[in-house]
Amino acid sequence: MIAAYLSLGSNLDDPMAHVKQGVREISLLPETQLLSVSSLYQSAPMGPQDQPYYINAVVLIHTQLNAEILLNELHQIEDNHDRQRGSIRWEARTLDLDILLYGDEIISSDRLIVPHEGLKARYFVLLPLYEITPNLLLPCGTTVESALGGCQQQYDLVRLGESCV
Ligand code: ROI
Repeated sequence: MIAAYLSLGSNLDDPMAHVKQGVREISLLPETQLLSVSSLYQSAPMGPQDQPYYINAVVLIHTQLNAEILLNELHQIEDNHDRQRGSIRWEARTLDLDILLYGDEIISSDRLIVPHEGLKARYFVLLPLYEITPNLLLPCGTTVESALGGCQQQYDLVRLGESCV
C-alpha cells in the first residue's frame, strides 16, 4: 500500500462542484482508500491572468495501483469532467488532477514527474497539504512547512468554509 497525495484544481463551469465530484470519483478508484480530504481553497490563477480564480483541494489516498495506472485513472476522471486538452499552456480547466507525492518515490518518465515539479512554488497546493499532514516531509528532505515559508507568491489564497465532502 502506498500513501499518495493528489491535488485537485478547477476554474471553469462551477469549479466547486467539479472538485467535490472529483473527490467522490477518487474515493471510488479500485484498490484505493480515501484517507483525508482538505478544505476547499480559492486561489488566484498561476499563469495567464485572464482566467477565473481556482478552487483547490488536496487528498491523501492509500493505493495499490502503481503510479502509471493511477495516472491513467486520474486522466479518466478528468475526461469525465470534459477536460479539454488545448495547446495553450496553463489555460483554464474544468478539472486538473495531479499526483503530488507517491510514497517516497521519485519518478521521472515521459508522462509523470513525482514529486510534482511545481509543488514547492504552489502555495495553493502546499497549504491544503499542510492542513491534512502538518508534519509531512517531502522526498527532498524539506518539510511542507518550510516550503510554505519559501513561497514567493500566495495567490490570494482563501480557505473556504464549505467542506469538500
Ligand atoms: N492556478 C491556481 N491558482 N490553481 C491551480 O490549480 C492551477 N492549476 C494550474 C495552473 C494553470 C498552473 N494554474 C493554477 O494547472
